[in-house]
Amino acid sequence: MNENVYFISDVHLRLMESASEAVKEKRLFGLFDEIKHQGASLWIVGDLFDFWFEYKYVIPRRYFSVLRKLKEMTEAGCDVHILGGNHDYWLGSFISNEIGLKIHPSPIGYSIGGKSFFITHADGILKKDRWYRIMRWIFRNPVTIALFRTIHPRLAFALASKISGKSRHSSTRDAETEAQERNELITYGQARLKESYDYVITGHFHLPTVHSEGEKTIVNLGDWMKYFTFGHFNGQDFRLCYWKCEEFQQIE
Ligand SMILES: [Mn+2]
Repeated sequence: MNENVYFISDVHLRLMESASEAVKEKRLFGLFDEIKHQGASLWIVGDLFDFWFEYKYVIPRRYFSVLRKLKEMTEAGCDVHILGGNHDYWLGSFISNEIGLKIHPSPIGYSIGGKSFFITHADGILKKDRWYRIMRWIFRNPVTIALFRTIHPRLAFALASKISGKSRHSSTRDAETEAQERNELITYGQARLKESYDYVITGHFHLPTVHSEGEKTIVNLGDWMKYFTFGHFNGQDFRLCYWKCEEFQQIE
């Protein structure tokens, strides 16, 4: 098994083009090229897309270049895993059959190099997320999905952009809220560590975090909107790094 593994989350590739999206893509593709070059594995821990929905005959054209890049990676033999986040839960057979990604709709336990990883997008874990958990159940219900599919893509994507804009993680959180969310995240991680996992890898919070307890570690991967962070496990150690130009730099 490949023990050279990279983790990213919350890239939030938007449906509309912009200068900042072009910079984000350039950086992301730099990391993807490096992973391909190393023949490493990649875990995308949710919210790669700001919104993804695929139909029998239609996919969102804006994502062509990232899909092509991912296809290059899988064709080169890289193992690429993807978890659905709260923005792109509806990953389907186009992503698995045409692009070759391994889709995980739910949190998953996975063993890498003799260490056990619990990998989750981690949406809906906060106390204040009660309303969100109800909405999530509705949005992921097969009946809702079947109904949504009957809407013309032009209208469906306009609707989704609106909802997605509203649910976007606020970048205006104050330091106190951030600290509280980080604490809740660590409490959640500690419960998973007790289930005998060595690493808990999370996304969603956009709060780069490495919290070690003895040999065990709780991680939040940060994001690709503000931090451009990624996790790297080399078979023995885990590091959270940020992608700056072509260099790897450690932030913890
Ligand atoms: Mn999320």
